[in-house]
Amino acid sequence: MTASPLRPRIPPGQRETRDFPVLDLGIRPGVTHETWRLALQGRVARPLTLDWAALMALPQVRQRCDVHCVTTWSQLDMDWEGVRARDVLALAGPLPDARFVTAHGSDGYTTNLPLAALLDDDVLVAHGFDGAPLADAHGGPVRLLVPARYGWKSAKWLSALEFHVEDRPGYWEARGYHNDADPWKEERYSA
Ligand SMILES: Nc1nc2c(c(=O)[nH]1)N[C@H]1C(S)=C(S)[C@@H](COP(=O)(O)O)O[C@H]1N2
Ligand SMILES: [Mo]
Repeated sequence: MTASPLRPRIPPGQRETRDFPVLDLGIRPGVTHETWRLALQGRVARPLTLDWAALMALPQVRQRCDVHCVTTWSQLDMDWEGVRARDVLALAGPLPDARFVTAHGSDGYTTNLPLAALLDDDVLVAHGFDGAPLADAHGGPVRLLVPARYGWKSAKWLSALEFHVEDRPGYWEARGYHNDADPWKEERYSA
């Protein structure tokens, strides 16, 4: 779901913040533009690895969007820069049976999404925030950004997108977080 004039900007149970809190497992992998790589692997026609230059060669987009964290903060009108995830995926050519994706971070973090969720216009492989390179604390140089889901679906220090036939719970999904994570439905924890 996306915002509409008929609905408030802040989803149920959320409060507005303006200071972009940092949340992660506490492991800082120290990725740089030189060392960053993104592997596209699993059920794809052309497994491949992108580096920074390959990411920069793709169409760049800027977008303003809201981010909602399950710990109840929401930040509005965040300015991001990156490449549409669907443009990145297209390079590898997901096979017809690839219906699910695991996003991996260099800290060992994982999170799962349906492939269809990554095709939305607002899903970015993001490398800029507020007109500057994305900071290490927020998953820079490159993270996933999935604004329509709670923040834990947006893997920081993005290192691989792995395509599967079946859905595989990620780090938090295996620890009781909801599989789908829609903030407008308050899909925080699994029943
Ligand atoms: N690689 C990685 N990505 C991650 C996490 C993590 O621990 N490691 N934490 C997730 C969680 S729980 C949240 S709320 C958001 C927080 O992003 P931020 O620190 O930029 O606010 O990152 C998500 N992506
Ligand atoms: Mo989180």
